[in-house]
Amino acid sequence: MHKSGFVNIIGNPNVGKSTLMNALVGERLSIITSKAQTTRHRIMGIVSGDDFQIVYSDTPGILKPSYKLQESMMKFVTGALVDADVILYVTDTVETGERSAEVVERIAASGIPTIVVINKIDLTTPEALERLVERWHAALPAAQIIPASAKEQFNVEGLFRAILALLPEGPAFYPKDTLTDKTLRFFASEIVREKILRFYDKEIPYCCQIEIESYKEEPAIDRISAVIHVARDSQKGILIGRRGEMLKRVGRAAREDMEQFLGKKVFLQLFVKVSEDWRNDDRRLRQFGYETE
Ligand SMILES: Nc1nc2c(ncn2[C@@H]2O[C@H](COP(=O)(O)OP(=O)(O)OP(=O)(O)O)[C@@H](O)[C@H]2O)c(=O)[nH]1
Ligand SMILES: [Mg+2]
Repeated sequence: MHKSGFVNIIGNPNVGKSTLMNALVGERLSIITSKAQTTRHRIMGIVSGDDFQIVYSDTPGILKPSYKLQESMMKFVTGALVDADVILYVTDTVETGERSAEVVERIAASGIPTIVVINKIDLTTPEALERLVERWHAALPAAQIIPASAKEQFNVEGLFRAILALLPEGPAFYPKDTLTDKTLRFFASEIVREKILRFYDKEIPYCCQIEIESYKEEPAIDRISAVIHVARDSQKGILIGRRGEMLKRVGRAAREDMEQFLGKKVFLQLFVKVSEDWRNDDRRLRQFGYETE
């Protein structure tokens, strides 16, 4: 018997969805930072064995959109609620329950087999965890509740077995050696964005979009040229920094990560461009790979 299915990872911002998918897939596919709204797309990570194929989807954290980019981010979440064979609803030991009520109701009504992953158990006590498990049992009686720590790799194997047990019978959707649906260009752009999330405060990370202008693969080196779009002129100066120091730092760190990810040398060029209010510009958003209406 061969099993296969879509296992979609959803939950509030910053609970560790991307860390969990990377742990389940065993690769650094999704970028991870301590800031909310790190993930902006639906990113697939595929795990195949002789008799199974699991297609995980990491998604952006659930939020109430206040600009068009966020509306599009939430489309990825809604889509993931519809086409899941198994839902992994990720919560953690820190967040409060109120924000999630609406989505939890939708999950309950969907009838889709669900696992509630209580992540970050390394940050809590057994007593507090027990109370959380009880609360989630009451909120989603049909779901399995699995405590884990994605960061410490605690119970990731147990979670994998629980997922496998819920997977329906079916053929593989992708060739067995496929790891993801995303391109090298996408990962290159995400690596740059991760550095921006790490090195800048406040609104800067949220007004940047990376566009890979050219990507040339040569035998010994990949030559990548990327444009960082910002929403306003004032943000450009902050991004570049005095004498270009800040941008150089981003470029250096991103190049090092890319070289590790690709296993070869990388030449990376970064440019900054003002694309006025791109986060509310349908044409721009489509150009950057977001769906709009
Ligand atoms: N202590 C602890 N921290 C964790 C764990 N899992 C993730 N984190 C941290 O939580 C933060 C957010 O992790 P992400 O994986 O980016 O969270 P996310 O849910 O994908 O966030 P968004 O994409 O912004 O919605 C990072 O600083 C992680 O290192 C865990 O098991 N324990
Ligand atoms: Mg994420």
